[in-house]
Amino acid sequence: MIKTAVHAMGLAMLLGAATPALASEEHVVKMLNSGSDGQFMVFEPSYLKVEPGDTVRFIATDPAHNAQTIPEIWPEGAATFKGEMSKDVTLKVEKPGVYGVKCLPHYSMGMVALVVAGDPVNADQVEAYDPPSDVVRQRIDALTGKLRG
Ligand SMILES: [Cu+2]
Repeated sequence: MIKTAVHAMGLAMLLGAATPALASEEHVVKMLNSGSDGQFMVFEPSYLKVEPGDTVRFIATDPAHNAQTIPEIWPEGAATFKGEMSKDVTLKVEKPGVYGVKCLPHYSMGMVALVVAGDPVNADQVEAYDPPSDVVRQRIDALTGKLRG
């Protein structure tokens, strides 16, 4: 009797666990003046692996940042986005590929992030990308290492 009840509960938990996996996920990225690794002007995390259908919410934890498309690193045909200064903004990821995100006022200071959805079909755009400064190059190189790894 007890054994049957436990078995039924286990099955219910399994079925329950299967349902949320089908739903899209919301990922959260903080916009910060100072990251937990000591770097200034960062998205945290600055590298995300997501699935097409997921959303990425950029949170204005610190003011005077925004999040918007880096046009040179963006899957073909995917809708671009541009958040307002000091405001949260949500990127809806609909196609597979690599999405480059920048904070406009701190772009040249290296405030960039890469969101990789499923297959990085446009990885060649990351290779061809010409960064606006050495700091951006260093940070993109570090993020690209994760893309390859
Ligand atoms: Cu910023």
